[in-house]
Amino acid sequence: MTSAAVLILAACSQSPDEVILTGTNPIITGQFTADPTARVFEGKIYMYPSHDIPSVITHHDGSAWFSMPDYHVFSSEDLTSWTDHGVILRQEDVPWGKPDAYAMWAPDCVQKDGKYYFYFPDATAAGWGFGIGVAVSDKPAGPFVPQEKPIQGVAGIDPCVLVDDDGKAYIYWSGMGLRGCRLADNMLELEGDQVRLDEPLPEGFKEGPFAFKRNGRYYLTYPWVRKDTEALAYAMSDNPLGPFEYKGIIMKESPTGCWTNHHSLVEYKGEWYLFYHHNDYSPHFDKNRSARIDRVCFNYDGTIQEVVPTLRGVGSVKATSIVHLDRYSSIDGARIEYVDTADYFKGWKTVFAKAGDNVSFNELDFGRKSPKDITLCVKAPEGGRIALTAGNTAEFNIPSCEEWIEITCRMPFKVKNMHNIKVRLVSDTEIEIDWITFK
Ligand code: FUB
Repeated sequence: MTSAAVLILAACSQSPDEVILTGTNPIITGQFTADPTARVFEGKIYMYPSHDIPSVITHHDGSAWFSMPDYHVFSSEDLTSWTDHGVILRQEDVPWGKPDAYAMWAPDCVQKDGKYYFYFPDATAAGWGFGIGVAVSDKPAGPFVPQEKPIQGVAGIDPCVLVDDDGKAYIYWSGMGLRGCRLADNMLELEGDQVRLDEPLPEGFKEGPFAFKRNGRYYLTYPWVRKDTEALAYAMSDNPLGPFEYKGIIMKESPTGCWTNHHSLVEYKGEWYLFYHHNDYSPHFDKNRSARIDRVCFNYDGTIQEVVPTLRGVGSVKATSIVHLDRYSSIDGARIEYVDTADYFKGWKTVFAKAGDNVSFNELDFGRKSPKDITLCVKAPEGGRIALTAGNTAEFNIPSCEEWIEITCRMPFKVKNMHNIKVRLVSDTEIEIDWITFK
């Protein structure tokens, strides 16, 4: 197929943009989003994740395996409302790729001289393992046109590209170790020798390098298997191609069993964020993952403070939206469970079982007008009583209900602007809350 034909195909096949509103973790609902690379283009955050689907591929040991047929791109101005711009590249569209390999693993996208270069791994049709391809666009959300061939001289996965302040670009990938190389000015070819970057680092590098520059120092961050699963670690250097010196851990291994973690760091509106993934919507199969965001802080010497994963995430949440208390900032006694274990995308509920159980949800934005009502989506077989604190505290009766119902109560006090709220069970009867909202 010619490049022009691919361009038309890609343009026609983009579905209308869909807006997803969360502000909490995971950030995208209704589909899996793994390996999130975040970039700032045109004043917005663009997230280029890979796209897990329920497994259609088996590994050589017969187990269900990563199945990744295409890429979507998402953008946001506030890290709460995400626009899904649809599919930007499919496995069938890659001229050199195996069209049914479901091997479109972790990508990256950078901008240079007004063009957007999307770097992605794929299994080669020629059968020599993974190659890394480039698809080019005039816009961050595509349409992207893949090159006829993968980057020559690269065998591996998980490309990351750093465009330095002087315009020179470097590519990093995982293939027989962690490798780096200068990219030619056309962004499509290697220039110069490949360098092994993992050799001075503690053993256990596997995949997923992400490089960036801050205050003149180069950071090489990577998933690190120091024990059984992936933590996120980092090293620093004064040069883009090292040598890099190991500095520490950015995020510990997941305690709940997602083997992989894959990440990127980005500065947006003066704050730094870590994008990473976890199998939130797929508790029994860790190859269906979802993107998350948490804040990152640097020390004065440029070292990175460890990030503790949160469910609250980083987005500003409006009190008038559907507020999921199960994405809490802190919890005491209450339990979080899936609403429907037959459909994990329905999300979670908070279960308050005994008097005193409570959850807090930080930075809920009530805006300038105090709400008149609170609506709760609840299930409470014996009924009960809860207390809401948002500046003031008030108690509400919950009627007995075996199934989910929405109840609306008058707000007995005024509340405006940003508040940390707390919901506490007053009665000793079990109450489940799916969500609350204020009107
Ligand atoms: O998503 C497939 C692979 O899993 C990625 O390429 C790795 O970094 C790991 O997240």
